[in-house]
Amino acid sequence: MRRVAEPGEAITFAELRRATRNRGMPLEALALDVTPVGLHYLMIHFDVPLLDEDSWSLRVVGNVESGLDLSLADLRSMPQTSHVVTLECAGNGRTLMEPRPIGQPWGLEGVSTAEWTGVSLRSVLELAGVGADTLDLVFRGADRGQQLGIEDEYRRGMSLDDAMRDELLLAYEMNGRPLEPQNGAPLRLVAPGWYGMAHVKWLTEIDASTDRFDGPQHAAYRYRQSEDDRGEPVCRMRPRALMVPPGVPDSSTRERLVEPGQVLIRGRAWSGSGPITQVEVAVDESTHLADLDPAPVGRWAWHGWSWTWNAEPGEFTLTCRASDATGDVQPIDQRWNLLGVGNNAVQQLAVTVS
Ligand SMILES: Nc1nc2c(c(=O)[nH]1)N[C@H]1C(S)=C(S)[C@@H](COP(=O)(O)O)O[C@H]1N2
Ligand SMILES: [Mo]
Repeated sequence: MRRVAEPGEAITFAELRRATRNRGMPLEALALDVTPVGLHYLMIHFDVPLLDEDSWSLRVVGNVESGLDLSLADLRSMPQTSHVVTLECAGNGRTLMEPRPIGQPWGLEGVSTAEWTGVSLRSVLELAGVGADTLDLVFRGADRGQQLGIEDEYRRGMSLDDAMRDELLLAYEMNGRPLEPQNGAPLRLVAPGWYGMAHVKWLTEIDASTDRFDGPQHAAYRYRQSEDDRGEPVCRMRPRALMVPPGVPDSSTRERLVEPGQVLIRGRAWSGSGPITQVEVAVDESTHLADLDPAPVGRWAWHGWSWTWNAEPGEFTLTCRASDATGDVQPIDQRWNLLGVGNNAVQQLAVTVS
């Protein structure tokens, strides 16, 4: 089931098979406000269900006044809203943890930003008349498989309070076009501020439950120190800044080669809990405040930043570090956990200036 790699143990074939199905966003795409669909990272636990949108519908069931069965046309006839949202996989940064938790072996590429369009989740919940004594809304995807020894569809619960927030969206479009199969066609949940696992793709059902929901997709997302530790649930994205790797790469090692002189270091920063207030860039031990771009393209979108480095020949480590409005600051060192989630330790990038 879940295992931590032995010291020095390489990526396994099982991890490699996951890594070649899922994909990261090349970090040079941090230069863009909105990630093109073809560059958006992907994280798919089971198989992509290829749904026929003409026979598909969304059922709203459980603790409701009137059950709903909505076609895509029904949803499209309701008032439309859009949000630009930065989505990050909770496992982003997993392979940088030491010891390395086995799982989808992300470096730092499990993040992207898209413009999602659809209907507000609240409007659908109100249409169904969801009971006030509902504890969790359970979102069901069409994809099915085994996780942590249990076979089920991909299901996630979210509290009624969290689900009723303004920004929650049932999205049928991404960057102005119908969703593609890999991103959840024909409909997915978008939960701005939350790590990726909450944004249920291939949605078929919303079940209003008077109980708390727990399942393998909750067990897989907890901050646990050991097998005996139940840990806290993973919810909102921790603050993080990432930089566009400067200069050019060596094609086999991906190490960065930079020419001496003025080098523009830029990137993006985000947090699921509050706006970004500060980004620091460090060259080895010397730290500088980056300039934040004017406002980000939306409250839930990453915030651009930049800093100009006067680079002299030598070997250096560049780091960047974000703070958010709640006062949360990225840690310099990892906060290790068994499942390798929420690793927002600062990015470190080795560059050679010559
Ligand atoms: N039904 C379903 N929804 C899902 C998943 C999945 O495997 N099945 N993966 C989740 C995870 S872990 C992440 S990080 C995001 C990734 O969304 P993307 O592939 O569109 O970037 O989708 C989430 N929603
Ligand atoms: Mo994820």
